[in-house]
Amino acid sequence: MTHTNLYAALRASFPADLGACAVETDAGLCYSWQDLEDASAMVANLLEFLELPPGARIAVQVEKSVEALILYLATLRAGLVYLPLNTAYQSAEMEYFIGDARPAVVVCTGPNFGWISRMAFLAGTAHVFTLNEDRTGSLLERSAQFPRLHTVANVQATDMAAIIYTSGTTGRSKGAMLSHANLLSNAQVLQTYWDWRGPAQGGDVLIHALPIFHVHGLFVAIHGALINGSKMIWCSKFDPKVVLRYLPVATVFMGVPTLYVRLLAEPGLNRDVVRNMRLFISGSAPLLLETFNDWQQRTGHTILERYGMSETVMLTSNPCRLRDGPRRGGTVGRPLPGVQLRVRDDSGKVMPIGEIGGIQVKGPAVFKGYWKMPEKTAEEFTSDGFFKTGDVGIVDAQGYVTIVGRSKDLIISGGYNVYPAEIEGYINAMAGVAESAVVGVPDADFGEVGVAVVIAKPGAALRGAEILAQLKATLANFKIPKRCELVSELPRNAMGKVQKNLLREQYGK
Ligand code: MCA
Ligand code: AMP
Repeated sequence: MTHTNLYAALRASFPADLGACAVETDAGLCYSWQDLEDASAMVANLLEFLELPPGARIAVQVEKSVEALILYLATLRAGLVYLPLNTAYQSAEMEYFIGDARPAVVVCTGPNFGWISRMAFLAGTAHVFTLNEDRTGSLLERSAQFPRLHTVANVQATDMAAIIYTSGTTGRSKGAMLSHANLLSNAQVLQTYWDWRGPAQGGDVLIHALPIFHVHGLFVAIHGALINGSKMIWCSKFDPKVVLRYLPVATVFMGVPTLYVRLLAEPGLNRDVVRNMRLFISGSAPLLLETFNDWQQRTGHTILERYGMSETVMLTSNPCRLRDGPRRGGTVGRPLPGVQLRVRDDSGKVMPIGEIGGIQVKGPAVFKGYWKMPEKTAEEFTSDGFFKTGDVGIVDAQGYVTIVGRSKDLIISGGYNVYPAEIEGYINAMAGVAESAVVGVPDADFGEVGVAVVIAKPGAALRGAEILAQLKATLANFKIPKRCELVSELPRNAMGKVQKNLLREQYGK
């Protein structure tokens, strides 16, 4: 039987023994499959009781908890649209997302209720609930009054299941609209391609140590485990020592490269602790060959690197099974089954094997478009329906893709995307600033970090530390450049455009 509602498809894969542990937390709690089913039914019943219009958005900014996972599942099963928001976002960022998405429901932490509810009610939100990481808050209090039985909402496969905001190169964040079919098709492809082992084959156990407000932790990791009936070990935050403690009882781990770098710094990482592991997966940012090699040497495991985007979910992957080919460090593998990937130059000409160009993709997981931005959506697709990723790469004769750069001005720091245009906009608005440029430079821990290069207005006495402090008071912490340099001029090309490559060279040393 096919299920168009993603929750129904995940639920159909729960193991026969619903009393078994589905999620074990690092605080020692165990949630059974029945708990996930019952608790998500109660929250779904609450959401349905609110009689929200079709397509209503449920915006969520809460700490990582199993209850937050349950809220996600409840939103799916009620046929509503989940809108996760990074916990680092501060008020200016939240105001934008709430104003743009106009959610019918906002769920936030208790300590943030005052300012978020004020902002949400002003934007027309009808309901604001709280959810705290210690299993308290009005969402759970209210849903406790609802039954544990719920019929999964009928949805069309193309109905929206989630909106994931990804920052725009010009500063304004864009909401990528993902449908039930987008998410389900990707989960199904990865289940086969990564050879997930169901309970009948010994059962995979996933260590979930990523945040759950982005594609990696929310979709790739959670859907991967649930659609396979596999247990998750749930780490509230990434702590390499906690991950080491769980490695001997796990089989699958997913991380951004920074997680691998930090695990390698642990003396306790050796072949013995990973003796039961089957698969280490890396993505969201480039994995350095050095990390790939060090990991192989220390653990005997070859990391599988894959590549994706919020707009497309997963696109390419190195092979999991030996018969599908080797895992090649420095590459992101081959297009997943069902994905068409091509490399084109600026004039639209398809590049021959081994030549560099912009990566364009088509496939069942490619999004419907950007929320309320039809022109922007149209710009990002070619006339024959390929999505322009903004990544620049090469495909080799065996079909392996290597990402060599980006045509979009983007910094990826510790797996989070930071758009220089947004940071520059805030710096340029500060008193005494004439102009600024933000660039990414290599960093051993985060892969890449931001450096702000600023020109002061004549006579203004600016200090780099003060500029950074002002930014920190306004923006999410991961967006704050790690350095701020004051200069008298910026390098420019003949067209007057700032040459960021020269700044990257200069400040990356
Ligand atoms: C924290 N800081 C950061 C970052 N994280 N700065 C730059 N980049 C970051 N990613 C700041 C903190 O605010 C702090 O600043 C200082 O750096 C040191 O923080 P630290 O304690 O080391 O950070 P942490 O709390 O340990 O977090 C690091 C982290 C985290 C665990 C690597 O950033 C993380 O979970 N990253 C994963 C992101 C992710 O899941 N991305 C997937 C996107 P101060 O001391 O001044 O406050 S999905 C995606 O990209 C696509 C689709 C895909 O392909 O998957
Ligand atoms: P996001 O919009 O947050 O989903 O980030 C998507 C971007 O992350 C892609 O366009 C790539 O630039 C980058 N990315 C994801 N996975 C990888 C990878 N394995 N190697 C290099 N870049 C990656």
